[in-house]
Amino acid sequence: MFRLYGSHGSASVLPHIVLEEVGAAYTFVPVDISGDARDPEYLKLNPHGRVPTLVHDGQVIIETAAIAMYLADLHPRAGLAPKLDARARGPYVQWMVYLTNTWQETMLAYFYSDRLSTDPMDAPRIKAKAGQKLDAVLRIVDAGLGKSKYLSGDAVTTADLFLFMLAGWHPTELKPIGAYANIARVRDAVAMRPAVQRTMTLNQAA
Ligand SMILES: N[C@@H](CCC(=O)N[C@@H](CS)C(=O)NCC(=O)O)C(=O)O
Repeated sequence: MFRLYGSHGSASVLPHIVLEEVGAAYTFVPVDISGDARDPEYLKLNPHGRVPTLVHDGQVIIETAAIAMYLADLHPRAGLAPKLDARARGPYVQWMVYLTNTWQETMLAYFYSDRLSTDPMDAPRIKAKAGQKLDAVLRIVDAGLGKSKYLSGDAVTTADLFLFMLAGWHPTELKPIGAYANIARVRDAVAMRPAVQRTMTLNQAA
């Protein structure tokens, strides 16, 4: 049994989709991330007070990408991660890491620009720079996809589910995600998946 701590519409969407995709039994535990205060019990699980956090058989795992890869590897029949010796494993690991430490991080810099300087006056400049970087990052992902069906080949993986989540956060005031045609194509393909639609309904319901 898995316990996923999250907040609807946040980074917990990715592990939430993966749990639905693999058909695992799980409980979703809502965490209020709207202010700075955090339940001390939650901080024991995730000292950053951020979401998501997964608890599985008493073991605590944090970090969106790590949780998604862990769940996919535990459920190989769902086919959401290439096998260790498969050629697609390299690009798969590459994109999981790139999406978490570059695309996701740049978005966090954009949304939380006020946290990146001691001077609040810096926030607009940090946000503007993060917006520019986001465009560069998206162009790299788009070119990396090229004509490939999904990020690591012909089969959908957690990397594509990750892409779907991040594309859904894309700030409306920036160049639209449709400007990155390959990203939009993969996002649209992932959006059609029943498990993704179920998860999005669950995330909207709360
Ligand atoms: N690298 C972390 C980032 C998680 C993260 O920043 N989550 C956001 C929601 S999308 C959060 O918890 N924000 C609340 C806060 O930072 O106070 C991960 O991927 O798990």
